Amino acid sequence: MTQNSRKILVTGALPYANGPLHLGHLVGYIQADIWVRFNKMMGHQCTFVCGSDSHGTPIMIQAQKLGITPEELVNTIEKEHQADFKGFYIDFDNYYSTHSEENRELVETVFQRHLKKNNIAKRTIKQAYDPEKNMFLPDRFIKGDCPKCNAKDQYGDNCEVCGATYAPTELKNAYSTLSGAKPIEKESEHYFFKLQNYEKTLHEWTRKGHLQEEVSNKLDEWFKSGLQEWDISRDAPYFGFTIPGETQKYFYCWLDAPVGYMASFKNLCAKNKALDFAEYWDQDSKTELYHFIGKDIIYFHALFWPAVLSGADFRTPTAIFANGFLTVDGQKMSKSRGTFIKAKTFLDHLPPEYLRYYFAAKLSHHIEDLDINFDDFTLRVNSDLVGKYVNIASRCASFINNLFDGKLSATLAEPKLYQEFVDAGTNIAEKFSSRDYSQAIRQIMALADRANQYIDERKPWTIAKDPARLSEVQDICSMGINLFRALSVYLKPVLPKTAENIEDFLQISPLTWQDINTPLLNHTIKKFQPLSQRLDKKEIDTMKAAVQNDLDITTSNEKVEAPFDFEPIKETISIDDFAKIDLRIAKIIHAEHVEGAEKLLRLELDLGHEKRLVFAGIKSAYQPEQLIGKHTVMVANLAPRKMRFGESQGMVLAAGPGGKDLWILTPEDGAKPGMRVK
Ligand code: B3M
Ligand code: ZN
Repeated sequence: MTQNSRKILVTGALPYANGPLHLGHLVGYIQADIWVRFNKMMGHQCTFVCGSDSHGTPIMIQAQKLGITPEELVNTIEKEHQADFKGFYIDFDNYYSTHSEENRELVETVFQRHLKKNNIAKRTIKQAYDPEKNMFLPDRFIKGDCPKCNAKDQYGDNCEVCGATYAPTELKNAYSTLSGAKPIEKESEHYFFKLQNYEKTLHEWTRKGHLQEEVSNKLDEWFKSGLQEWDISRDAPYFGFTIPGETQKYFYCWLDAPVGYMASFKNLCAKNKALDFAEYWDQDSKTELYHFIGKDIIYFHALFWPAVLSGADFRTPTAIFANGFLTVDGQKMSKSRGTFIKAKTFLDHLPPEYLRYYFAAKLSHHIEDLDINFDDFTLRVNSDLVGKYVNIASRCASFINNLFDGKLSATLAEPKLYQEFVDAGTNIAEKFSSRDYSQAIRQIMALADRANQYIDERKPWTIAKDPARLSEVQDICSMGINLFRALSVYLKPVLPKTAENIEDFLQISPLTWQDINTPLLNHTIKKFQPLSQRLDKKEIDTMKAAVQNDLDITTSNEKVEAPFDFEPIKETISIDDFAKIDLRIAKIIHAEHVEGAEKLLRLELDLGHEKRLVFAGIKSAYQPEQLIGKHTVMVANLAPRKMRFGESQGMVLAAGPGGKDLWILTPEDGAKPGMRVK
């Protein structure tokens, strides 16, 4: 460590452990990883932590849907996330989970400290409740018709058609996306964090350089409308930490999520004795703390989080760095347009560093959205990385390898030119430091142009023809290799894997920022291996085709959509109970619509020795004529039930999530009406 080395803790937003990472997520992680790598190269003690955001209703529901425990779901998804991060060379010093003992302890500490300060209120509120699933419904689990434009199937908080925002209670024909039931209102006691107690502190804090300017401006709007108490509890069933003293109430996942940053770091401290938790998190900490996040979670990080921390006597963040959203070919990422690109799909087809480079070439310290246009992407990596940067090495290395046994000259041919490259480093470092990567890249590529120009002017391939001038060739190419090495230092935060290959090729120890000050002289290098390949449009097309096949994606934003999706397995029955159910093969001899019934078809069934009339709720999946002549399975001893349209004498079995996706059970050939189903 150098004398003025700083102690820096960096966090990446904790991804929800219920769905795959996509390119949109990667913007923030790649941005943070570049920053961390840069700071490490500068000799700072920089620690980068992340982990799974493991709690909350969507994770619980998703696990139920899959018939596994939330812990199992989190573990599986976490492994996928970690593989994706590794694939893109996003190198966390620790990856942990909000569902951890460290986090439980820390959240409880935070909560107790706020209780003591009278920052927690308790009151009863009314909320939407699913009477079939027996649970309170988060807004996103309620759908209905938009109160403004009547668009069907809109979420409980905003309309994707007209953009209106509203309360879920305003939706017309509202239904729970979990059961299809109409939500009712139910009372429950909740815990609230009195954010307004921190109004003054926060207002000052948000203007002290901790936030990007556009964020501070946005926050001003929120201050104007007044800070509201924040509901930090959720009722059972929930996947999270129970609130101390309660059995049926949990901390809202957004309370324990950012605390997860601390937990991940604490977990790392236990493994790495050089790190001290208190040194980084005590109120008077001299260390720096930075959170890289997406712009959609600014509210949680720039308002709640500093208030939660300072009230609990912990330090507040040095800065919060928010990034914008990613569009693909100018469009919002969407499954139906085939622009929803999973991290894994990209990795399967394209070099990860190309994405890192492309993002770097476009990122600034602002929150602007970023577009990935694949023509531009191809052009950019081919022209910059292959055509300019790597080209320098491939032009020079073959001469050094073939004519001089890999040996570089003992002196620099053009010390002044080399010094220009060294001097540019100050500015490039500043740009990396301020997260203006696009400007850093522009300057680095200008240097690459300069290096190529030098080689063009000196024409080693011509001089090499004259045996008397061979040492000149060695000098020119050694100069070229040194310029290439300087560029490799500057690009290392962005292209860590390429840097590793270059370190191997040059036979040097891992490059640090200081290394540019000492050129590589009188040194033997290995045989040159191609470092980057030209990208072919075909590879992009193959990836895009693969994206079309990725239709089974659930992301944190898409939750569970189909009504009647999952019902928990009910209490067990004995084999005797089961034996009471008389399942029979029935032949559908007639089927017709029922006037006035939305979901029902009237089926006439042949049970061999008798006929039955059954009303079956399968109209969304079948036209009557599709059913006539089919065999199916029915519960033959179900007591007849009076329905609005007549008596139903049994029940037909069907399976599927509902809607169009519902299938009557159709026994294989050999089924005869009246046979028992075993
Ligand atoms: N899991 C939202 C997201 O994945 C949330 C971030 C938590 S950061 C403490 O973007
Ligand atoms: Zn609308």
